[in-house]
Amino acid sequence: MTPGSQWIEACAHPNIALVKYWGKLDVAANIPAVPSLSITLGGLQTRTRVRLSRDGKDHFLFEGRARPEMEQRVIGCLDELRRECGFSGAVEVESDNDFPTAAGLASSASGFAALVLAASTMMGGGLSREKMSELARRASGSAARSLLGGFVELSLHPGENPPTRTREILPASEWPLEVLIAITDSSAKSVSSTAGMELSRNTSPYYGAWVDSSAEDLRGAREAVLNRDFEALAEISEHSCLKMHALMLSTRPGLLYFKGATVGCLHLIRRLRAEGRPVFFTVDAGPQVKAVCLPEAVEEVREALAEVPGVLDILHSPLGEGAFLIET
Ligand code: 2P0
Repeated sequence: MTPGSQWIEACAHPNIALVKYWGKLDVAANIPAVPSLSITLGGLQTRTRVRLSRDGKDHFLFEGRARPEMEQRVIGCLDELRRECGFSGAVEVESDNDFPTAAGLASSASGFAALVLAASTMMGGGLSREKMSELARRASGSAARSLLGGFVELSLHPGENPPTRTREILPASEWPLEVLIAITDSSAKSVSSTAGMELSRNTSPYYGAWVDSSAEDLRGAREAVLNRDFEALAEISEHSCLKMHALMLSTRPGLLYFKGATVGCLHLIRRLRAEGRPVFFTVDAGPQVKAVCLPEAVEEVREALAEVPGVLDILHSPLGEGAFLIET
């Protein structure tokens, strides 16, 4: 391949966890302390292009601009890929999202999933999807899940190689849930997930209970998904979400990601479900609220969310597939 000759492009979707990841067993190797279960959001995407560098150095542009604050992590991921693929060239990377970055919409998940697929393809590594997922996990825990589609489980296998495994437990087409995302603030979050997790591990008196109760949540959520039991999935997902935020709030200093409108949406969604609408909430390390619905509830939930004071915009996404290459 001639340097600079040909772009290889991949697309990956963000995912949102229903059983949440928060906390690391091993910071250096980026191994999560808890398992997680997510859904991949087909309506939002990161597109990442790579090609051999023309000047022998790695370059990274995000949405057309150099981002020094992201560059080290990207180059770290490229270094891992070079080692794995036996490749020694430098790489140019250009990445774009079609949704707000760093506001609790899991942009590092789709970003690193797309990067790993595009760059490993360019490097000719012939890596399995499992291996790609493992490499993405080392860059960002949630990214391992965006290599796959539908309902995805990340399980822990401490002491084994690899120490985590990711698998699609149900394809999107088998249970086509839909997600509404109420945007309550589109600015970047104040404490990054990586920093917040370490703070929680080191300071929250609830951290041990969070880790100890995670396997049970995963088991319950997996069973609910396999049985397409919406009520059971709603109960476990809201529990995992609120438990994670209790952990965050009990961190020192407390991690408070909710805005007033976030709380307004949670009350609304609880009321709608109590009245029989198939909808539940989840919230990540940011102020946006994700309302997970059966398709028949989407319009009514959207209209109700739009009435909550402080809701700025509402995104809508079906479930989607894992990362894929784009013909260029
Ligand atoms: C999740 N989050 O399970 C949870 C819920 C945020 C809240 O995974 O440090 O950006 O890169 O491994 O993947 C965000 O964590 O963290 C995340 P790193 P990542 O979706």
